[in-house]
Amino acid sequence: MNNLFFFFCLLFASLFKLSFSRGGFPTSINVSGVENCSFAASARHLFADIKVSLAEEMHLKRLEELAKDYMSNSDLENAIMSFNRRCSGISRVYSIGKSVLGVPLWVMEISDKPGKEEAEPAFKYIGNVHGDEPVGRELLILLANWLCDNYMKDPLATLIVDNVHLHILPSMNPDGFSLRKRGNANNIDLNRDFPDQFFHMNDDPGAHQPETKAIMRWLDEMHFTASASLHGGALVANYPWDGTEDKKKYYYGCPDDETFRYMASIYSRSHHNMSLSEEFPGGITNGAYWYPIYGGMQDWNYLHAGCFELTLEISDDKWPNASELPTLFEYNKMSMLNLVASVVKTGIHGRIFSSDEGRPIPASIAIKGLNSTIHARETLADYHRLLVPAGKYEVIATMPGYKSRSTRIVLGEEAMTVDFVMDPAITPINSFLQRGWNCSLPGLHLEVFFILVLILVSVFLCFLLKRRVVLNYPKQRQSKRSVLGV
Ligand SMILES: *[C@@H]1O[C@H](CO)[C@@H](O)[C@H](O)[C@H]1NC(C)=O
Ligand SMILES: *[C@@H]1O[C@H](CO)[C@@H](O)[C@H](O)[C@H]1NC(C)=O
Ligand SMILES: *[C@@H]1O[C@H](CO)[C@@H](O)[C@H](O)[C@H]1NC(C)=O
Ligand SMILES: *[C@@H]1O[C@H](CO)[C@@H](O)[C@H](O)[C@H]1NC(C)=O
Ligand SMILES: CC(=O)N[C@H]1CO[C@H](CO)[C@@H](O)[C@@H]1O
Ligand SMILES: [Zn+2]
Repeated sequence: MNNLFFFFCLLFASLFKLSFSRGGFPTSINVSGVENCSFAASARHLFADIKVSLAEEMHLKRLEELAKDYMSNSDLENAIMSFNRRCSGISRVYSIGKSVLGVPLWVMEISDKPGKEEAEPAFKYIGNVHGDEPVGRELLILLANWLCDNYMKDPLATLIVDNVHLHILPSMNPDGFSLRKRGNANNIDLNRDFPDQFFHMNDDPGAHQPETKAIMRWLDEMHFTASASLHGGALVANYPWDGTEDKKKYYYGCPDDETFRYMASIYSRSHHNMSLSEEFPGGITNGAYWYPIYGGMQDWNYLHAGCFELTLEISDDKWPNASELPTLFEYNKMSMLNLVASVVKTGIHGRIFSSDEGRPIPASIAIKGLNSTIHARETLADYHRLLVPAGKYEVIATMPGYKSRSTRIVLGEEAMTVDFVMDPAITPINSFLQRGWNCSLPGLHLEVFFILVLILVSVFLCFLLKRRVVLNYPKQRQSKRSVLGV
């Protein structure tokens, strides 16, 4: 009798664990944590090992049965490739690396000009971060195909394909999927493997898992404006910060808290019933308020790349019967589309040019009062700054070697274009010259003056030479758009 009860404790504990996906449970409930079923504690030594493996075995057996109707890793690869063949005009497929067991991490890029750099925002969706949360990878394949089928037919599909570069990584953790477990093949939870702003356990760049490294490289190569990763085990849109400095659980908003709440609400309000959640008001939650985690992908995206990332828990059941996947797609479809579209329908967008040569310059963009900075793309100098609609903002562009520029705007419900033209700052050489002639010259000895002139002449020659090189670059197209940078 006791043993039977103990067994149910185990089952309960493991189910409890299952229902949390972004992290483990906040306190330390784990399978050995069933000692809190205290009456069973004495039996523990005798039976625990047997019971644990029995419960796990049953659980795995059930998963195997459920997984039969999900795509295997090779099914997923086939789905990605056949999507690309079917929709070759608006897509390309590339790999960002390989999992521990050597499975390629395939990405589908969807855009009217896939693979080309354009002054447009890029968005990424990542599914299956946790191996045992497979709904996201299925929905992302459905999403890609829906976009393909509805391009030029549905206004939202057309808006996304024409104005966004959407990158979809259906599975970040194919090994975990095939092993039916949360971590990767090395048993590492990938959503704890990123560098953390408060704790330094993941600071060694060589020590990250291959899947994590691939994402980190990807973020340095691409210029993502926003993103989301898809999880299972709850129904809520989670936003930064995920962790607190003292490891305690409380609401800990990042500088762009309002914008994140706005984005998370776009997801939850477009969803079948996420916003009706009783546990999470409005269907959204601050990560640290729910339960703090460290080394997560979400905060790192925002901190490292200025990419506004959400963590989306899209179904309470991590392994729903596969026959429910089309319904789950319908529940999430408008949310997924509206979240991507938000990177063009809201916020401020523009390009930054230098006043002397009209070159694009990759300046930084900040909003007065918000302690966060995003960077324009290196090559085209376009930037895309998400902001809550209907507000007044002061936008500041800064770039070393240029005078910073700021402009006040009134943002309505729609997105706004704000281009900047920046003047070169007075260079050190100029100011040196000025100072030289104006004040210090009378006091100088002749030979010092002579050396000074020699240095100046050579610096000037160098400068001229560099200028020629710069001028020889093909002239980038000067903005034909309204130039607002005042
Ligand atoms: C499991 O929980 C117990 C306490 O209940 C703790 O001592 C142990 O370290 C935990 N194990 C893991 C792997 O978290
Ligand atoms: C999934 O549901 C179908 C009926 O909709 C049922 O026939 C099938 O056995 C279920 N699969 C599992 C693994 O429970
Ligand atoms: C949302 O709908 C699903 C399916 O109808 C249901 O199982 C779930 O409990 C609902 N959740 C909320 C928060 O209403
Ligand atoms: C702005 O954020 C940085 C970290 O990103 C922090 O070091 C700094 O203290 C913050 N400044 C203000 C004024 O809050
Ligand atoms: C791991 C866990 O939840 N431990 C709890 C067990 O129950 C006692 C009280 O009965 C708590 O104090 C522990 O935190
Ligand atoms: Zn998860």
